[in-house]
Amino acid sequence: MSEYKRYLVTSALPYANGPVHIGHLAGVYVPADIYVRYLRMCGKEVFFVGGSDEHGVPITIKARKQGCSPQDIVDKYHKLIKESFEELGISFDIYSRTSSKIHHKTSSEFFEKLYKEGKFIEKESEQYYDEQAHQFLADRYIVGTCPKCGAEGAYGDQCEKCGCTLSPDELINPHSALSGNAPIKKKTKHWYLPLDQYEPWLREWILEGHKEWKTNVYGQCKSWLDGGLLPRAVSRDLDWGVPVPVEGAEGKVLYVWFDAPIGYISNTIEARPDDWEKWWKSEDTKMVHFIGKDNIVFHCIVFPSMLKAYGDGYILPDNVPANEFLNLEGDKISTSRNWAVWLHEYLREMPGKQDMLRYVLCANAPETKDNDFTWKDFQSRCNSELVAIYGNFVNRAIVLTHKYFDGKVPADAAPDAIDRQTLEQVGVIKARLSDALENYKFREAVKEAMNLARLGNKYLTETEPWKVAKSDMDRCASILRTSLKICVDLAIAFAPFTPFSTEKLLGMLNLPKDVLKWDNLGNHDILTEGHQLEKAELLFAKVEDDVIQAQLDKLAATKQANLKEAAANAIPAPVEPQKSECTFEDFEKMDIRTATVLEAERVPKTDKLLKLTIDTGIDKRVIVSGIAQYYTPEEMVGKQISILANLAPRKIRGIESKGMILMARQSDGKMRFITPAERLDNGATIG
Ligand code: B3M
Ligand code: ZN
Repeated sequence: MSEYKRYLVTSALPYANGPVHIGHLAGVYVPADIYVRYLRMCGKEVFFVGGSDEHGVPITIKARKQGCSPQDIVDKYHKLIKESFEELGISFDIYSRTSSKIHHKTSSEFFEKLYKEGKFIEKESEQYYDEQAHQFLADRYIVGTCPKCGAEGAYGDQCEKCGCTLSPDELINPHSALSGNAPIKKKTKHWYLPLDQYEPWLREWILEGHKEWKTNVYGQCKSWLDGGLLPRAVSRDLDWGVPVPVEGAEGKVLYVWFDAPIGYISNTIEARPDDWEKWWKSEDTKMVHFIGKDNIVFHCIVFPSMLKAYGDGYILPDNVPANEFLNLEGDKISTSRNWAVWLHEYLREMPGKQDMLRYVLCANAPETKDNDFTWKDFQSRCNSELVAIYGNFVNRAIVLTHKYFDGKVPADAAPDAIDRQTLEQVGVIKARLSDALENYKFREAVKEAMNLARLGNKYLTETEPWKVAKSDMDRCASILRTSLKICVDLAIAFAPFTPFSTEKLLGMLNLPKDVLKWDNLGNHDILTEGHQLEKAELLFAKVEDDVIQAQLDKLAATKQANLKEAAANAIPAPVEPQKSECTFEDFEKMDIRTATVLEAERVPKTDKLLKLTIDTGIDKRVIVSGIAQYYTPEEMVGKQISILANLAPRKIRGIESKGMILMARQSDGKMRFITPAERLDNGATIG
């Protein structure tokens, strides 16, 4: 492991405007907790910082909606978040909050020093202002159409639809989130951190110095740097936040993304008033930020520039292992659509299953790309991995020891080569596991831990102690002794991932907590002969179908409610008026049938035309169709379509086209072909 003396591990401070969900957990808190638990087991000095981010516009908006104060909102959610983290076993050394006195003091002083040293640019600019609400409209107080994707309801700082970062001036048709009115522009003064000045240094530090960062993180930094950095405002016209400590700055507070990362420092000071500096200002400290991908720019570019500007020995992060996003049942997690699994609800509805959630979120973490959480996958990983592999092995080893040796660790009476070879494998797995953990590859790590349980099961299957017991008790003793050694290894290897079951397993093995040292993984002298085990209990209870069904039903109800709401709010799309009447005879003239596309290619030198060879049931023929804007040739092959078969043939670009594909034109002008609800015979007539 690296030469650092101590580790300062931070995890993004969640906004205290709502509970945390599985996306937050998989992206940030579960991996961070696994990492720190591992480091502690390695005997490292670690400080794990967490806390609530209690400033920013989303909080004031929520307070306004609910008719209470922002403080009421953050008090409620800070408590909820803190307690649910605790219950999930996220082992922060401190979980504090940015509305604390000490944070106000620390961030205020931080700003003041930079201000006094002339590190900011002071600038007057015209910003949106709501005359009715008498308020400037920062960030989420201003909404409009996204200039990048055209979505309605994009915020002044970000479009949630396409995820792009915005400034209020970029919004099309901006209006106030407070009154709904079109805003006016009004002059206001703000302080800016001139990020452009830090660009050469950032390029050197990240692009040259941190090529080992995850590709998603490095890539995002590179694209920000290549795009050119601009000065960034670090203050806002708001009445909720840390007041700007400058004369004449009434009604202005620090921008939430300026004060929030300083929260890591304030929280350290709160917990360690006497030695906080050794965590923040010593080259012997390795700092690691655990965050989600939407926070990369703030942790890799903005906060480091702030620390660099401040100087005074502040260290920079050694790594920022940001994760991608977790989706839920194929859909983006969304607070506003209530499309999430909320941690506090999970804990209430699935009591005693903390480790299962930790395990599944780690095994399926969105480390390199966005990933999907499904309840079926949750159930299958719990039942076929935790229960059937890990739990089953441990159970067999302990139950058999009770059966044949009264629960006492037997002597290694008749050792065999397979025992030694199996235990040697533990060393191999340990090396891979440690390496994965140190390199932030937690999915791979937990897989290795499970491989250890697989090794145990394979050993039992091959040695069959229940059969051996009939003829050779000495050999049976050695087999169970070896199996129990693997049980101890499992308790240690799984401790960072599933700490509650480790505790339970230690209980069954009747071992004290202090065996949980990484060095003890593969140290096979822990269990001594005659050591009395406790009763065997199931390490994990199976996740039953009805439990999963209840969760699925809950999500289905959410979807239903969302659809209802969308329908109630939908503006009906314009449709074409009905054409003039026709007779049945008119209609009967049309020969409409099903057909299948056999081949498709672009007609050269055109943008719109595809040449399709189709099977009409009657014959194979060619139709030229103007659908190349809507479908690629590859998409068309194999599709079942409907055609007007008896349309008089026509030559299009020199190709004889016999018939026409039936298409539906939507209100936005997009054309889609009409396909039968199920596969039909080619040539089935429609009418
Ligand atoms: N509260 C954003 C977020 O939860 C923000 C993180 C602050 S970390 C200093 O995505
Ligand atoms: Zn957009």
